[in-house]
Amino acid sequence: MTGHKTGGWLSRLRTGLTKSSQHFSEGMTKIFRNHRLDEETLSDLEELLISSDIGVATASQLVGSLERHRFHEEISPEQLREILADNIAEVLAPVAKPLVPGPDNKPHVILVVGVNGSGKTTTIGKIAKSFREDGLEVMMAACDTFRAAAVEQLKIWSERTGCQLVSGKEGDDPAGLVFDAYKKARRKKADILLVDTAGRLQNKKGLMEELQKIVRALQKVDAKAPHSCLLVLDATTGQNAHTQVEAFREMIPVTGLVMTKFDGTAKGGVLVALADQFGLPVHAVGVGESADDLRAFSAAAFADSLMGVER
Ligand SMILES: Nc1nc2c(ncn2[C@@H]2O[C@H](COP(=O)(O)OP(=O)(O)OP(=O)(O)O)[C@@H](O)[C@H]2O)c(=O)[nH]1
Ligand SMILES: [Mg+2]
Repeated sequence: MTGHKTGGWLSRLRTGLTKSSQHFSEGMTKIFRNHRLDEETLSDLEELLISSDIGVATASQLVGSLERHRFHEEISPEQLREILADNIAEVLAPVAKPLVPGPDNKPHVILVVGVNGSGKTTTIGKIAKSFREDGLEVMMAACDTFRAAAVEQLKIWSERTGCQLVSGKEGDDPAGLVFDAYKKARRKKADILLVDTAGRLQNKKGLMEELQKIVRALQKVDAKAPHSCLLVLDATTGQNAHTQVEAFREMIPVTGLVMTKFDGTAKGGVLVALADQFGLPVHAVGVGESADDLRAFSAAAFADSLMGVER
């Protein structure tokens, strides 16, 4: 995925993360009564970072670094936000990896999973648009066979983006459907096959096992498939994202994350905690409901937006 029209998107990311960045800037102004990084200030700062869903381990790491390098320095809240943004960008840099289809996989199969309403189908539409702009042939498989409306929603995205859709009837076996779709995508020499799945709560055993069946069906065609397995997370759910990552990873080989709904969440920090805890690639973040609202993830841009730093 490439990053077209980055300028407009960056300002949307910044605006989207306003609730998160305001939480920091207001909090820091309160903490920095004497503009000095003393023990009390650092401890208040650690609490502020934790309350922003950045996670206990990451918060303590960020504050520890300030303590080592800046203790007792006089510092303005603005400078502090810049330093923190730099440190957060360092945490995020190793996971900021665009979703690139492997040259040997034709098609490159991308399985998209996540809990109900996290943004899977919309993300597929957005990813499809981006790949189409790169000149790739994209097919979609509607493996959410629970609801007829789910197929309809994906159909709209397939028409909007000029992709062929493989779908079945409500109640069809998603594993059988994905197998047929993969065969067809091979015959048609598609570059990408995007597989939409039904939303499932991470604690529903039967539904989670169904995902494993879908993976096995794909592996009957190519043992290395799915070549990417994206877990879509809703940024507004905050800490619950950790449980979701753990539960999905236990069942299937998740290869990367996409986080949606950064427009208007005060819990944007959770992405930093996830990056630090799991080290899974973060391919893209969503900042709205339209096709252009997904972009390749940039560590520095995200960290600056989260801290409300403009430079
Ligand atoms: N604001 C905002 N809304 C989003 C974003 N991504 C998706 N949505 C909206 O979230 C809602 C759910 O998105 P879907 O793509 O249907 O989610 P899903 O994971 O496919 O849902 P199920 O198939 O029901 O599990 C829709 O109203 C989307 O328009 C985003 O980045 N920002
Ligand atoms: Mg869906």
